[in-house]
Amino acid sequence: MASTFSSTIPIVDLSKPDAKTLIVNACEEFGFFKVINHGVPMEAISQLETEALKFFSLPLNEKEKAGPPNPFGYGSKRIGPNGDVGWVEYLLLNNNQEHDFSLYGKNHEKFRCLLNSYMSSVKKMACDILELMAEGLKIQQKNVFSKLLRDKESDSVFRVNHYPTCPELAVNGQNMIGFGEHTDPQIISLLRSNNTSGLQIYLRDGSWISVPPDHNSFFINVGDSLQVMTNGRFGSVRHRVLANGLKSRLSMIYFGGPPLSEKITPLPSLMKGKESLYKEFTWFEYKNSTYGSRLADNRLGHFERI
Ligand code: GA4
Repeated sequence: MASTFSSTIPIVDLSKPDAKTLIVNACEEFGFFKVINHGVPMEAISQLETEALKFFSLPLNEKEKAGPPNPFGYGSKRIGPNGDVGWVEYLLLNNNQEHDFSLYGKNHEKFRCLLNSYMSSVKKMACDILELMAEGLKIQQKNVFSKLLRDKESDSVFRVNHYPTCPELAVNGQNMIGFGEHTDPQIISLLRSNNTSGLQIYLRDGSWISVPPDHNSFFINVGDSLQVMTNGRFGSVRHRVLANGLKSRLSMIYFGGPPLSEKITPLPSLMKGKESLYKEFTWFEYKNSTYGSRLADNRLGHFERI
């Protein structure tokens, strides 16, 4: 059983001078935090949410014209290529190639426009957070992480998840998996959802806690690549989403990833004479191995030095 300890989840006010210290502490302890005063206008967010809900309310055969999601497009229930399933439908989008938006055909011009501007605001926030993180870690080169997302070859992904209500749950009150437990392979993920609960994170003490939803804030996850770049000082956070019997959930996540050719390796200034905990690999190699894994697998395990 998971408990709700809203007070446990660190909250970082991006407009305050202590943001960089709080970010580092949160990444060390949880690999997860909530961000307020993020600067993304609520108006843009709610307009996008309305368009996304319009898309998901289309008949299945219409939505399937934008699928299957290999790698980008509409998907329903199946997650990834290896047999994972969830109570979810989604759109997976490439963050860098606008032509991918042709997925939705001509009728979704407004959705496409709103997505484009939302993605650039969220990417900017991700870069700001990564720069604060570098400062908090006392790394001289402030853009050491953010430059990977700003690179025109950055392999970032955007995902819109819709978790329909699961009527059976309202009756029998059980848990049902919306999106199974996993860590995100990229550097950093920025999630924003409507006011429906469901997201849970796994704590180092072995318990799951429910993250109280907050549609005005963003939730930030440390990804596997950032774990490696900090030589394990930050840990990627295991998380999952439970389906809801009464309310549907809509979440939008930006996954900030490096260029495919980038070597993912600990930053020298964070090594302090220690050995790397990981074998050397490129993002291309890690991503390939990721797509050969099941959602819940410990993907970094293969790359650890024994
Ligand atoms: C988890 C994080 C992102 O949603 C994602 C997911 C990807 C997918 O849905 O296609 C994966 C999953 C995610 C990790 C393991 C593999 C690949 C599903 C799956 C079973 C887009 C990503 O980059 O990795």
